[in-house]
Amino acid sequence: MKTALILSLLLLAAHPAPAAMHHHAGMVMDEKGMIMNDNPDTLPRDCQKLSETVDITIHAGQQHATRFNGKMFAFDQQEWHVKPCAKINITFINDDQIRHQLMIHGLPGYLYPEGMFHLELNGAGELKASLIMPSQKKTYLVHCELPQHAEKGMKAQLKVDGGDGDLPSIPGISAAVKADSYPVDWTRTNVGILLLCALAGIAVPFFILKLK
Ligand SMILES: [Cu+2]
Repeated sequence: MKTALILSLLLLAAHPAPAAMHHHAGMVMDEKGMIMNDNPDTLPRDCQKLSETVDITIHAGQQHATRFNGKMFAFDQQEWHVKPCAKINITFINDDQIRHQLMIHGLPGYLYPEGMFHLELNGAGELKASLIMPSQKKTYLVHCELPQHAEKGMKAQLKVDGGDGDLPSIPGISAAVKADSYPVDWTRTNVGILLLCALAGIAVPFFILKLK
């Protein structure tokens, strides 16, 4: 009896009741998604006070990529502007049934471990989190890090104080460093084959009609 009691206590200790949320330093995770390095109140060292508080809603999904040729995933906007020392309240909405992330890179590491602010939704849904930008005039990369999502268009930029230039391959804003190329080799042989195929295509219906 005593052994059974000890055993069940041990089991209870090993399997804590499934908590709705797992809390780590700067990280919130549940079955819906994850928030890393949410910072609603700590000012960066170079900021005396908040300059402004901006609410930004960012949608992620395939439907936002239809206006960009050759792209498959995108955010609904590709660029945001804020003032130095601005607080940004982000509402991240995933319009797809697949996983998407909203990651902002290049932030100061003493405030955002690994210089990163990270929201993630396992499927359709919504997350809210905040961050406070440093005072530096800089362009920050915003993207989804899932394989091929950024390459296929889920890439944007956040500019503080006008930013320090455009990042490459932001859909609708900047060209890729290595653009995809689909060259056609217009040799005499290839033109001949193309004409032959066109003629054959025109001729085939006549043959079919004749056979009837
Ligand atoms: Cu994605």
